[in-house]
Amino acid sequence: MSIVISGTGLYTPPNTISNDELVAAFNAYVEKFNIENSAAITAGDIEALKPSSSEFIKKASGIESRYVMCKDGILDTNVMMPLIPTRANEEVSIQAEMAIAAAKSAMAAANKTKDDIDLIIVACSYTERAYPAIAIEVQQQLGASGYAYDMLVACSAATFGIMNAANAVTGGTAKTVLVISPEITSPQINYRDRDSHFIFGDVATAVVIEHQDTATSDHQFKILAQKPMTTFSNNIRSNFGHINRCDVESQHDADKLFVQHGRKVFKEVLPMVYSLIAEQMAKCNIEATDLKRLFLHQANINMNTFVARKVLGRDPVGNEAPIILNEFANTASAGSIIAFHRHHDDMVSGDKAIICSFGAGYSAGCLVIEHL
Ligand code: CO8
Repeated sequence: MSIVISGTGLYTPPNTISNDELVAAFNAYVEKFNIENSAAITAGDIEALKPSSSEFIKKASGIESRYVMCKDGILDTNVMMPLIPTRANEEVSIQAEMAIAAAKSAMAAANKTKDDIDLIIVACSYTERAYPAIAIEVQQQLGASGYAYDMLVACSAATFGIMNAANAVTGGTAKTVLVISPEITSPQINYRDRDSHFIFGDVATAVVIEHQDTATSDHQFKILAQKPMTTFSNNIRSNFGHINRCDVESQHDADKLFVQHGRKVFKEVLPMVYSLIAEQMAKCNIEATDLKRLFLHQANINMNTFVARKVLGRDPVGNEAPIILNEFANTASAGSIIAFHRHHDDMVSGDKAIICSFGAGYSAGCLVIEHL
């Protein structure tokens, strides 16, 4: 039984923030902090904060800009977070709104209507509430039947979601599945932290998964192999959760936001990723020369170049391993799907590609796909 990805969709938030804008706000915060704490700094009780720089960000990560749902507050040194108004229960929630826009774009690409969709998986790094599931709200807003659920696997949520969708079609519990990744990362960024203030952006992606027999779209990608993997690490962590309010002393501490040891992540995750890809290629009897494209997770351009070199045995050329993080920054699980969405139109029958995510958990998900 052949399972295909028959459509992809993208929702791009309305606001952008350039590295220069972000760095100017961060450096104004640093200057203010150092002036306000000058006595303690001089006495050696605390360390002066160091400024950030656009050159560092571009060189170390490849990021030049990012999209955010709400820009208000992020660049204000007294606020440094997006000021997102709470919506009434009767209104569509912000995350469902992003998800619906991406879902409609994917459904149009796959020639599907709400009546075709019988499973919706919202797969992302955070949901804005525990229940009711964002996916069930999306189901209601689209007017779809069947069932829906949310799943969180940080950076590998989208690839793991696609695997769940494929398994649901194979197992007969669904016929046509929407896997949506509304990644609203901006509320979890510590805009006061030099090491990570630049890393993430907001976005939503969606894909349609179905059986080959029901697919009618121009671009159908058969899933030749799929492999999820996880291994525990504290090197990317957020302690945000529903138990935070039970400890009033620590509930707003910085560990409730995104924290990482970026160098360790870099070193530890890369070997996992290229051996996972090599294993899946071997399973499908695919050589590097058979690959048209590598749709890799978009956390860091140097990581992507490293993985692409390992897989291809040479530097990638043209858009063999497309990069979108210059424009979008790290969009958690949506990154490899944006790259796929933006760079599959020129692919033709027989072209093979890899979609691979990697990140917090650690988690990694690899799909080998072939254009039908
Ligand atoms: N400006 C200027 N200089 C800086 C800055 C800055 N902003 N930050 C650090 N520096 C300095 C450091 O102080 C250091 O100076 P020195 O050598 O004097 O000590 C120097 O620059 C080099 O610092 P690093 O070694 O830290 O820099 P790297 O070259 O390693 O680059 C990166 C840092 C970009 C963070 C890099 O390590 C990286 O990308 N690592 C991999 C990260 C990764 O893949 N993480 C996955 C996270 S995504 C994920 O899992 C999803 C989680 C769920 C979503 C969360 C949403 C919020």
